[in-house]
This record gives sequence, C-alpha cells and structure tokens, in this order.
Amino acid sequence: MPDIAFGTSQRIILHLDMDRFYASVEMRDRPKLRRKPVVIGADPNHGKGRGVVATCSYEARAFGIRSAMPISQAFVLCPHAVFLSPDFSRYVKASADVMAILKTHGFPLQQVSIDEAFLDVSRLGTFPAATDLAVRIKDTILTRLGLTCSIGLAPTKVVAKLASEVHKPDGLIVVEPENLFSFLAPMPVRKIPGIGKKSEADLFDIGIRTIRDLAAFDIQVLIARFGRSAIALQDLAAGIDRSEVKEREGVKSVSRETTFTNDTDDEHLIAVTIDALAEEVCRNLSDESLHCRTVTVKVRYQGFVTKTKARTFPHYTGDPVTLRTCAHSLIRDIFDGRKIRLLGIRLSSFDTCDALQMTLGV
Ligand code: TTP
Ligand code: CA
Repeated sequence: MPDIAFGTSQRIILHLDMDRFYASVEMRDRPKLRRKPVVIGADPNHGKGRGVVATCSYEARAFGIRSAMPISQAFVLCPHAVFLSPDFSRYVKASADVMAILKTHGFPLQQVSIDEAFLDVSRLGTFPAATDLAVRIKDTILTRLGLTCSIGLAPTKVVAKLASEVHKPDGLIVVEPENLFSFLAPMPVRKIPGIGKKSEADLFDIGIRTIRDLAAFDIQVLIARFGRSAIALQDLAAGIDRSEVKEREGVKSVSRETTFTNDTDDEHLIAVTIDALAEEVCRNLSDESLHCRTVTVKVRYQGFVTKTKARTFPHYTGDPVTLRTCAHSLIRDIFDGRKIRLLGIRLSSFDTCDALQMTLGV
C-alpha cells in the first residue's frame, strides 16, 4: 500500500527537468550563441512568420519571449535575437544521453517528456542521501553532456515537479515531509495539476486563490460545486498524492506539425507538405527504433476550426511508404476544400515504451 505523502511518507521522489532544453543544446554546440537571446521555433520571416516559439534562452525570456508564443510576436519583442529552426534529431540524442545517465543509478525511472523524468529513490532511505545523489546527477550531466538541469526532491511526484521548477536554472530544491505543506501553501491553485484556467477562475469566484485556501475549504461545498473530482484536488492541495513512478510509461506519440505561410487550399502544396511531415515523423520513429499502429492527421482551417482523423492498423509498422500513404488517404477524407492554416501528423500506439513523448510542432 503506497504511503500517504503528508507528514509520514517514506517515499523520496526525484524530478529532473532540463533547463531551456532545445536552446541549451544549441548553445552548447555553438558557443557563439552563449549569452545571446536565442529563439528556437518557426521562421520569423521578418515579423511575418506564422508558427510559434518552441523555446528560447533566458536572455530571450528577459524580452518577454515564451514557449508557444507566435513567432511574429517574438520578433517584435526582440528583432535582434538569433532565430533558429529546431534540429530535433540533436535534441532526441541529448535526451537519450540524459536518460542513460539517470538509468545508471538503477532506480525506477519514468520519462514524462523529452527533457523530464521522475526517479523513485526511496530506497536511499533519507533525504540527505537523496540530495547527494541529486548533486551527483547534476554534476554528471554537466560534465559529460555540457547541459544544466533542475531537480526537485520531495515525498510525492507532484511536489517534486513543483520543486524542480522553483529555482531554475541549475536548481536543486529539497522538500522534506515536514516542509511539504509550508512549501505548497502559498502557491497559486493553478500550480496543482488538473487546475487549468477555467477551474482557476471558478475557484477565484469562491475566494480560493492559494493552495492553502483550497486545502482548508469545506469539502462539501467544493463537491457541490465541482463534483467528486474536488476530493482529489483537495488531497493534492494537502500534499496527498499517491501516484507512483511508472517505469514503463514512456512514448505515447511522435508528432510534427507546420503552419503555412499563407492559408492554402492548393492540393499539390498540401500533398507535398504531408510528404515532408511524414518523412520527418518516420525518421523520428526509426531513430527511436519504434513501430506504430496509429496515424493521425490534423488539419486546422482558416478561423482555427481543427479536425483530426486517425487510422489504426491491425499490425505494427515502421514502413515510411505505408505510413505516408495512410496520411494521404486521411487528409483526402477530411479536406473539405476550405483554406488550411496548419497541417500535422501524429504516430502513436507504439510497440515499445522505451522512448519519449515528442510534439515537434513549431
Ligand atoms: P520545457 O521543459 O517546458 O521548457 P524548456 O526546457 O525549454 O525551459 P525550462 O528551462 O523552463 O524548463 O520544454 C522542453 C522542451 O520542449 C523545450 O526546450 C522545447 C519543447 N517545447 C516546445 O516545443 N513547445 C512548447 O510549447 C514547450 C513548452 C516546449
Ligand atoms: Ca525543461
């Protein structure tokens, strides 16, 4: 039976998150970029570019640039930044190198994204021992790979993840059981996984702003207003989180999407774009030695209406021709003649769980 976290937990969870990951790989490999505002993402095209920012250096963040921001806005904020298109194969390699270092310690490992993983280091027995390990991991990643990361150590996964965020870059925050609640209490409720913009606004309406407010609120009132899910949210607010580090939860999908420079209904351009996207996702699939069963095509029309259509094969395949042909047939099924803004392809249902979830959209 897993421990409950608050106060009595014996669990020690380590969460590692690489700092400004894609930008760090670029700056490591091209020293001239260091200390400069570097933006990885779509082509800004002198301010007319239509994709988004994948990530950026902290120097670029000082100008207000953020992940997922339109690249045109990033260009306005800092026109003299160095804008680079992503080179995913190098990020995937760096990610694999980081995960290999984490694996050497023999603790249960759950990779949750390209640059993020949990380790269950409870076996070490004490937080000071776990802290020593965290220092060693940070040191190894820096000396062997030339990259920095931030680590959180805590009795639960949710708190370990929050802890890794608070002191970026190159952070190490340890939240021992007795400090769990004082760590969580002042944070905005939005920090709790499962509370998005909408729930945050609903909670604000009844005067709940911080995690402390949520933990102390009458649960019956919360249930009446938000349903049974309020119980789990209040548990998380009290530091109770029984979720375990799941070793085999890895890759769920490999995807790639692109925004057209001008919205288009040109069938030739659409077909060529599908070819290029298919080639890229198939390359990622083969880099990771994966086979998949499901192909999903996504179309965003002018006005942002988005449609997806998927097909699942009875057998696993890594064959680029099969996957590309499938993508073409899916796009024929959903293309209704309207002008398209964005096209994407996702491959999923893998035959191995050894890799990572990657959304390679810019
Ligand atoms: P994050 O860990 O969210 O961000 P980061 O590593 O760039 O920065 P931080 O130091 O704050 O952790 O994402 C990891 C990588 O995933 C990021 O380097 C690029 C990619 N990514 C996108 O492509 N689009 C996105 O919207 C986000 C958030 C990340
Ligand atoms: Ca990161």
